Amino acid sequence: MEQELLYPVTNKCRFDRALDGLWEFKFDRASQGVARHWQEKLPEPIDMPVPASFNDFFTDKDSREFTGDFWYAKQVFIPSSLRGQRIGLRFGAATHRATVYVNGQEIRQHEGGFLPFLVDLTSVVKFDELNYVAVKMNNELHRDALPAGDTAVLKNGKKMAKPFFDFYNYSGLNRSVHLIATPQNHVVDYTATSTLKDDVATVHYTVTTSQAAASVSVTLSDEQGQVVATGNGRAGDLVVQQPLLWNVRDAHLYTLTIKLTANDQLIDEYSDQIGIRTIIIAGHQILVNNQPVYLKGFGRHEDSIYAGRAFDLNVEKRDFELMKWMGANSFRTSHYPYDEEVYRFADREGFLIIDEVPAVGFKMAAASFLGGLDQSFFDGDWTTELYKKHLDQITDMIHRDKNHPSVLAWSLLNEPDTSSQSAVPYFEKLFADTKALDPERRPRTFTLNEDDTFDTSYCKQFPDFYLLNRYPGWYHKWGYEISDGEAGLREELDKWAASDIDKPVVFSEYGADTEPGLHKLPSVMWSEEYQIELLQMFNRVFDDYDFIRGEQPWNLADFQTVEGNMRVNGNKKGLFTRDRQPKSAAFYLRKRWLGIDHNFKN
Ligand code: BDP
Repeated sequence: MEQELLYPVTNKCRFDRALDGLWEFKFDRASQGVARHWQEKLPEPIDMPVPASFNDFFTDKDSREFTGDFWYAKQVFIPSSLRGQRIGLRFGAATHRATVYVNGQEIRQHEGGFLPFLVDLTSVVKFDELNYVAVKMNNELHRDALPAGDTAVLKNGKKMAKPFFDFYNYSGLNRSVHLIATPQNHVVDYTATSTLKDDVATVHYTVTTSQAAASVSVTLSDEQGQVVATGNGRAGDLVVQQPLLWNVRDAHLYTLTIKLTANDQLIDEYSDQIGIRTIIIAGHQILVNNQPVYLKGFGRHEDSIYAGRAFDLNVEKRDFELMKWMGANSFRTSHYPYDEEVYRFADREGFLIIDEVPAVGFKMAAASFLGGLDQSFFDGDWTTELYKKHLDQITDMIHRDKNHPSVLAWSLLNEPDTSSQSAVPYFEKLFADTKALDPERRPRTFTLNEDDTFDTSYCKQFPDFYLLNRYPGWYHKWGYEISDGEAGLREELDKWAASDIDKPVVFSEYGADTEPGLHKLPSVMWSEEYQIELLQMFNRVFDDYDFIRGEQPWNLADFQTVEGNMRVNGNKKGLFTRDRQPKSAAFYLRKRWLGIDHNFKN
């Protein structure tokens, strides 16, 4: 669990500099780097951009597919003006494991490729000099790690990642590394949650600090910079008369400024933007500010050409423009927490996020689809170790993202195997242990795979609302049989409707692989026409069931996958191509979504 995950800022008390650019890079094929003192100097390194996944830069397959240990290093100048401060390196994401050395000394290790961690260098820094930062990384997949998979050793001795999921195992320093400095006595974290009554909002805040000896004061300002409420102490209530609420696709933000003082001296300051809004699940409705919302949006991936899973502000900007053009109001961070900039975009644009942890591949059918075993995933002896990492990453995700008004819900897993009784103890513990992590107690959920239906899932009691991933028309009952697919879907939904379960259902995945430019009348699978017909089929069904409260087709854009006989250079279920141009279905769906009044479907 990470203690400090505040987004880095520069102000009069704090320093922040992204170390983007070229780093040194080297594969450690024999895992001999440490024994050969690579932490002190990488021998004959090559250049590697950061942030980026290393894979797609290479022109040879051994490098692109490399699985094992590899190193990044950079000389970092640390000015003496930072002396006396707590100096840190904040890694946005290191996929999947990292050991960080500074000036030859090991400082810390971290596991989990999609969340930030802080490395405290204060004791080893050389001021006004170049400091050698070396990171030994590892991108192997294992059943007791997230995301789940195996690492095979081929007969030629080379390792190969065998994911229990389809997205490509893009690896490296996928997000920026920041050099940060904070006062020794500093703001460690804060929380802000809101309640609304009539025309008055109360923002309940808490602040934690690294040392007890300091006074805390907070101010809340509106978008014009006017202070609307102030508070004193490490916890309190800020009362806002006639607040401008954060609403779906109509975002209004307030700035919360926290000041730490001792003997009337300012010792630290931290500002962040928050939104005032409430989220409630009431029966089968999702309510934001007590108004029902119908989710229109996408499952997504952080994926683009050249840099793989790197966070790229340009791609993100384009994705938001595409989502707005479509009339969308939400997305799921399938299948891992995204870069923090994504949430900041969503806060400003009024998008709702279902925030997902990388608990994907918890299903042996996914492994057997790729040549693995056929057994229930939760029968495996790896689940004890896996659980610890799973809980750790949920804890960090909620810790990192809790103050974003855009975060609607937490998705604790994608498509786990819940059709066997052996899943139940794992889920009982997971839902109990994560209950109090979010100060706002937002809904928790997970996606139910095709095999985990109303009839077969043993874990229907756990989610606050349901996310269904369903693929009739593609993985079964495809092509001319799609009418049977529709009938099957309706049969299952009739069972949900007839049950005493009264919770919202959101379709979080459905779709058809579609080759852009392939036209066929009448349609065949893979044609642009078939993708439209499949979406039309699902939409017909959605409109007949009142408890369906959202649709997020798979996927916003085509993305890279493992190679295999199910994929033609990637997953092509995007409404947009990988270079973010529309397929015909995007125009169809846009029309439907723009016709759904604001946020709710009548
Ligand atoms: C679902 C997975 C998703 C895949 C999708 C597909 O959740 O990650 O990309 O299937 O096969 O099962 O397109």
